[in-house]
Amino acid sequence: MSTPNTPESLDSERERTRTGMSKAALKQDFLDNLFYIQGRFLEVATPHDLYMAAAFTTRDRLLERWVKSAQLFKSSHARTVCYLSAEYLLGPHLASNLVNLGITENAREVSEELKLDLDSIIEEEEEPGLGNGGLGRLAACFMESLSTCEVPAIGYGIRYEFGIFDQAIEDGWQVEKTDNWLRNGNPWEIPRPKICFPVGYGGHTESYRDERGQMRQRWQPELEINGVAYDTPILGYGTENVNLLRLWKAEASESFDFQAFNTGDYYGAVYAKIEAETISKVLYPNDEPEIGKELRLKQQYFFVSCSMQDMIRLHQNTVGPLESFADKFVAQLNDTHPALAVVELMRLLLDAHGMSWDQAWGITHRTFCYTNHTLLPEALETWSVNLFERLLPRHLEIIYEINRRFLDEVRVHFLGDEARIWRMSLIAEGDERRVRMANLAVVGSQAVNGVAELHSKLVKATLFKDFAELWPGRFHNVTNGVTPRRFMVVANPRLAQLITKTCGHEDWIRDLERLRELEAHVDEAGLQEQWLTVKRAAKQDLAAWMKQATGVQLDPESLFDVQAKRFHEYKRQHLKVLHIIRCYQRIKQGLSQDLVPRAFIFGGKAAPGYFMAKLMIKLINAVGAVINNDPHVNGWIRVAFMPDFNVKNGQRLYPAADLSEQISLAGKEASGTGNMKFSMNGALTIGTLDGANVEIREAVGEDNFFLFGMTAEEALQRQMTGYRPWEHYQSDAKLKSDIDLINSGLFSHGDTQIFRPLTDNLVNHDPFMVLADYRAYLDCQKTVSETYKDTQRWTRMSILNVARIGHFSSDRAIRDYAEHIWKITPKPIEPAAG
Ligand code: CRA
Repeated sequence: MSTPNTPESLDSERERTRTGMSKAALKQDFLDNLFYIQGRFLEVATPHDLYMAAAFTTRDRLLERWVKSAQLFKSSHARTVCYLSAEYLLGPHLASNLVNLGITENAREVSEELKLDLDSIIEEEEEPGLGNGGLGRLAACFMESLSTCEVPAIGYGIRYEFGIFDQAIEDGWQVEKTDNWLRNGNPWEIPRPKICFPVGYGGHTESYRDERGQMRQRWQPELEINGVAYDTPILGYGTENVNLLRLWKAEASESFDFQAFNTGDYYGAVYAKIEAETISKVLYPNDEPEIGKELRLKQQYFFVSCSMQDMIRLHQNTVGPLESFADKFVAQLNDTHPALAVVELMRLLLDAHGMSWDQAWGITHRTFCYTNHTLLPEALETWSVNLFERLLPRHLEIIYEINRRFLDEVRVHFLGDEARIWRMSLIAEGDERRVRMANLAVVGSQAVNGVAELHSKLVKATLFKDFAELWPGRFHNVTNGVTPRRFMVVANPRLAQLITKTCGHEDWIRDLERLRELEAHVDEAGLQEQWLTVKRAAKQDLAAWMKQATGVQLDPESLFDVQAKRFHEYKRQHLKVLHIIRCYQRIKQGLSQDLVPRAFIFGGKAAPGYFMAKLMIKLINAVGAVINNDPHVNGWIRVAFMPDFNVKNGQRLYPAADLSEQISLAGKEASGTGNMKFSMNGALTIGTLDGANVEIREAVGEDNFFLFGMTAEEALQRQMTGYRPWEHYQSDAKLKSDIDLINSGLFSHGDTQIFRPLTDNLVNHDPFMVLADYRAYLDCQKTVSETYKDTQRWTRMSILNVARIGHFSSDRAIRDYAEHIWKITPKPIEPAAG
């Protein structure tokens, strides 16, 4: 029966074209988007035009679900998680959205029909790198899992115009290139010019009498800028739920412009605009705080102020009275970067909504939860009181008042313990008084958590010991997780297919514990063989990419030994280098019998101002240049440095790794998440008892994990009793000869000085105890090599790693938060009828 050609039927036809999942609908919408948005037809379309059309076609399908989610959440007054994070390291959207919509295969077939290659269209996407590393990527995994777990959520953050720099390697050194990710437009975001909030800076506070005759304080900022919302839909896997990622862009407010124009100050007006827009211009490329950087504090305040104003607006538009604000919202502070939100919510409730202190504090304190991500003292944020006073005078007053009331509570609880009051105060006294953001976050939150069991234990025992004694029930652990959609299905489709085939279903993708069903097949020769084939294919892909990107030829038959993460001394990339040099020396001495051929692969960025981390990168490349050009050793070892390690490049790396290096000094890595990504892709881990390694080892079984090194406790003990690295250097001839080889100039064209800062530091200070763990590490690497020689055994271990890694899905982490921290229940969106 043919459909009558009425306006209604045309409308529904169009709707199907824009939302349908059939190949016909996808194809039509793709061609329409190419024509109507890009103004192109197929024959002349550039790869970028094709990518944009594919992205819009995918986005069309997200929007319908998004609107439905928003409607349901609004009408049902659903409790909502607001995730506050200064970073979201999202990675490319297209492939992940196709998987979550379940249309990858259809998209591939449509591409083929149009004589296009889906993989190259996907390659075109420039990823939004709005984060530095683990913390930002965690936020992105959590957003995806919040949708998958059907928890209503809004992610709030900053729409940086320049994300994390692109890394190039020139003459072995890291060179930073600006990341102009918005250059060609961003098809995933929707600007909301009407969702716009004023944000003040500077000025002064004043007292006044309100209409009831009560004395109140208010802030008269000197400068006001606007924050404009840019929304990105975040789809879950196999669900209709779409959550919202709302990032704020800073713009000059019109009133400011007018003022300057009216006084004839054209330059001043334009300058003001530039100055305002600077606030969301660039991500600070450091995973530690930038001490005293005024712009950074401005950024933090900018995004939390917009977010708090937005939450209040949403609440008033739906539920109504602010008394129930903390029932409607729970706000998660992703580290201390958004901790000012506590103070901003207080200010809004007190000054803009006329609440009493007790009422405002009751709401604020019930709204917030705080996740701590590091114990490193240099990463704990503090801001000078002077800077605060100048930039946020009203907030400083509120902090003082929070502190006054809090310290009264401490005094009553710990009678006469002045030292404790000193330590717990929100203000650090000293030559320069400073606001302690971590203490503010703990005091302002109803729940505090660390990101792995060991880390959470150390948080309670060291960093927040005083607080844990005061409020023991406030402290929790939620071990991190990563999304298996991106890091298995998107990154490693061959493995995903093999798992699906072996288990006989795809349910493991949303219930990762079901990977356990692989265990029943672990001894089947057929599975083992296919497992190896999948791994080999991934290694071949990576080898081809590496060859093209760096010129280094890797042998896919060799063991791919990978360390990929930010460069930091505590992560001990230099320990890995010492191992490489040891292998090199052994082969040169004709002692290669206990080795296996290995490709040593590194990836990672260093903070631009972190001299030692940059020197480690140079050292790796220098050692690599000598080894890769020495025909003597070429059948045995190669060294490759993957430039620009980011989400996209990570996805190339994880599937190809045989061995995952997780070798930080125990007690220093809060969790790590790369460790989980490698393991999910069948790499075996060599690691210390640090961060989530501890739990990964428990999960996969100690026989399937290469453990070495001191425990956190032992490391601390040795530090306290006086650690003398030079004794290791003097007494271990091999270690000495490895370090001496660096100093000999062999890797630096005879320059004996260039690596001295690094080697001298190791021998004389060694703050991360590389030398203390050197021997244990080498011994353990020997076991790795022996194990690798037994292919069947290795493959078995690899399968077991994947089978038992289910716990480290970010879905599990989100369910933990939902149940224990947020007290929130899922809100599924019903699929459309028909
Ligand atoms: N640098 C930790 O160091 C952890 C992530 C996410 C870090 C990692 O061990 O996996 O957070 N800490 O929880 C951090 O950013 C400010 O502290 C990280 O990414």
